[in-house]
Order: sequence, then C-alpha cells, then structure tokens
Amino acid sequence: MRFLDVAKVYAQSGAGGNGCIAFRREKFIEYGGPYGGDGGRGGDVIAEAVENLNTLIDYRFQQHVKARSGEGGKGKVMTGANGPDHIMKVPVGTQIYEEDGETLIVDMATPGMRYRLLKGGNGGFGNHHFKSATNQAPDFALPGQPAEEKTFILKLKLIADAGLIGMPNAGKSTILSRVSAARPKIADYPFTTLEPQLGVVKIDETDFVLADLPGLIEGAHEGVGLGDRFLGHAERCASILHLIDGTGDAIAKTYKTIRAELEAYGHGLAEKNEIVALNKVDAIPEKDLAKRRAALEKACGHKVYVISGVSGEGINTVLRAMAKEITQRRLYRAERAELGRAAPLPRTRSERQSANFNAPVVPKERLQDVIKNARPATAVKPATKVIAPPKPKAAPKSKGRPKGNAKVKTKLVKAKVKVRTGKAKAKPRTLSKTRARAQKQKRR
Ligand SMILES: Nc1nc2c(ncn2[C@@H]2O[C@H](COP(=O)(O)OP(=O)(O)OP(=O)(O)O)[C@@H](O)[C@H]2O)c(=O)[nH]1
Ligand SMILES: [Mg+2]
Repeated sequence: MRFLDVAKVYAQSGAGGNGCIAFRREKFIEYGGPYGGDGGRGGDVIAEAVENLNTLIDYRFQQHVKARSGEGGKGKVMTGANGPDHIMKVPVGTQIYEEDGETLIVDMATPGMRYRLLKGGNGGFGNHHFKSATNQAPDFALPGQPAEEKTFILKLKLIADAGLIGMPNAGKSTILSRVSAARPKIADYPFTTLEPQLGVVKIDETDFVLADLPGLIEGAHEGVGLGDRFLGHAERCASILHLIDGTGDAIAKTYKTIRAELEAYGHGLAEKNEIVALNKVDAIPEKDLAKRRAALEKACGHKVYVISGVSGEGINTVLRAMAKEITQRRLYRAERAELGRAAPLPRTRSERQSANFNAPVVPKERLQDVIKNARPATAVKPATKVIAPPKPKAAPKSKGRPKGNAKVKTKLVKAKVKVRTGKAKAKPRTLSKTRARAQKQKRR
C-alpha cells in the first residue's frame, strides 16, 4: 500500500429538507387545517481518527466527500428523514487545515477523536408549524437551510516516539530492520527509502515506535533531493536519533549540514534533544575511530554513541538512551493530563441548536477535583434591607358551636353580640334614618 501524507479534500454537508405545504382534506372533517410536516436536517461531515490507518491514500481516490441532504416534509404532518452524517476516517496524527494549508482547524491526535468539520442544514418548517389563532390556514412553509462546503488540506504527521534522521546511506533503514520487525528496503544507493517507515521497538520494559525517515541532503529545505517534506513526521517525536556514516570523509561537516537543514525547517525540530551516533563502526579502522569520534563530539558539543547496524554493536545503549527520553516525556504528559476531551455530538434537534458541541468538556473525575479545590464562595451581603413578608391574616374562627364549659360559652356569645352592636353604632346615619322613619309612623 502506498504512503500518502498530504491530501486535498472537497467536502460538502447535507442541505436541510424543505418544509411542506399541505392541507387536511378528509370526508366529514371540515376545516382540516394545515397539514404540512417539517423537512429533515442534512448530514454533517465529521472527521474521526482511527487507529488502523497509517496513510491518507484513501483520499487520493476519493477527493470529494458529501453528506446526504435531509428529506422534505410531507403531508399528514410527516417530518422528512434526516440525512446521515458522513464520517471521514483519518489516521491518528492527521492535522486538518483550511484550504490555505496553514490555518490549522484540528489536530486528530487521539484515537477515536471526532470533530465536526461541516454542519448539515436544518430542515425548514412545514405550514403546520405556523398555524395559530390568527392564521389558521398558513399557505407557506420554509425551505431547508443550505449545505456548507469547503476544501480541506489533510496532513499526516505520524505519531512516532522516536525518529531516525541523517544523510542518505547513513544506515537508518538497517537500524530499523535490526531493532524492529519492520522490513524497509536497504541498498547502497542514496534515497532507497522514499517514504517514512515505522517499526515497534522493545527494549527492557519500554515499547516505542521508531520512524525511519527518507535521507536529507544539503538544500533539502529548498526542495533538493526529497526535500524536507517528511521532516514533519519527526515533529511529534520525543527523541531524535541523528545517524552519521562513520566511513564517510567529512563527518563534522555532514553533521552541521543536517543541523542546518533542521534549523531551516523550523517547527521546533532544531530545539529537540538529539542523540548523535556514529554508525558503521564495524567498517571503521580502529586507529581512525577515536579521531572521528572526537571530531563529531567537537561538532555537536555532547556525547556521541558509536554503533553498527550490521553487527549490532552499541545499539542497545542507544535504544536505552532513547527509551529514557521517551519515558520522561510520557510521564510528563500523564501528569499534565489533558483536561479537555471532544464533546459528545448532540443528536436531538434542540441539542444541536443550543449546544456549542466543539467546546471541550471536562471529564467527570477531573471536574470533581476542580470542584473540591475550588475556593469556597464568600457570602455576599444583600445590598438592600430584607423586608419580612407580611404576616398572613388569622383564619376566621369557625362559626360552629364553641367547645369547652358553659361559662366560657356564654362569654363568647356576649362578646359576639357586643361586636354586632358596635358595628351598628358605627353606621349612625342609617340608624337615624330608620329611627326617623319609625318616629314618623308613630306620629301618624
Ligand atoms: N558496514 C556497514 N554497512 C552498513 C551499516 N549500516 C548500513 N550499512 C550499509 O549501508 C548501505 C545503506 O544502508 P541503508 O540502511 O539503506 O541506509 P539509509 O540511511 O536507509 O539510506 P536511504 O534510505 O537511502 O536514506 C547499505 O548497503 C547497508 O548495507 C553498518 O553498520 N555497517
Ligand atoms: Mg533507508
């Protein structure tokens, strides 16, 4: 299978289905009213990182991806079917860029990660949706929302823990084939390796992925040879093994050439810790070895390992040094456990409309930590005086017979009478009128 690490893909989400205009026509049902259903929503275009892919070669043959549109609404208030989402499966480590190739949209760095690239259009409302007391027969419906379309650039940056870099013929593929089960092509001509090769290395208790990258030559950053196209695969490595062919003439110059290419490439590659190894020690005459090693140590300014991919000399020492750096980085990453994870995709219409579902969600267990460590909220004094609510009025006493002994009963009755007379006194005008009327009658 061919390796492809850059692909250009045109993607289109599904359009929403149109709302339907229909009226209920049925025997014995007068004024059936509006009966048109809503359109279904269009499918999204979603990128998903899967583990069993190592190349973007699928997108060489499928450069257009389209999600299906939603169905239109139908009579009898039937909602159209939603268009299914289109899932773009990409290898873990794929970065998705805008069409300019520089604006990063998302880095699909974790297996199973999902990201919605394009949103499907919502379906339009049918005329049944618009019926109201003031418009009982709406004869209009909404069209579905249009689809989104965009061109994306996918760039695969392999997730390797360590990378092998060096001039062509430095013996990179020989080392990979010796320490892992990978079987890259090995030959004594430059640029035998044309695309990155991966192998899994096991040393002591550590497993790691080692990438053999095509050789670099002077001017690679300007496109000479295979250029620095594959250096992106070393960007994520914890450790870089820089191999120098010990049988070559200008060892220090070779080292400096590769360093200059790394610096010209940028992306933090030159700042990474590198392990420098003088390779093919089995073919170096003993009297020259110390001189060559010293020259290389002077050029790089730190320790140089002496190894041989053919005889296996010094290989385990170098692998242990790489494993140490890789373990350190793994521990550091575990400590800095990422807070965010991709939010679950909302399924229902209301969820889709309200949620910002590309925002990271704090995992439950982390959230509990956050809550525990959060400072207790300080009590805030109310700005205004709190006014006590008015006391509820006493419930009126029941007019039933009062319970208790006879004395109390009479007292209560008297009190009632008093109140009544008091009330009567409170209305002197009415009383005087009646009295006056009574006096008049007496006089007659
Ligand atoms: N004597 C000796 N020869 C070696 C050693 N390692 C590699 N070679 C030879 O060097 C030549 C190139 O080896 P490769 O492993 O293909 O080198 P490479 O760095 O992968 O080369 P490119 O893929 O072209 O970049 C082959 O003929 C190997 O047999 C070694 O440790 N000792
Ligand atoms: Mg090779």
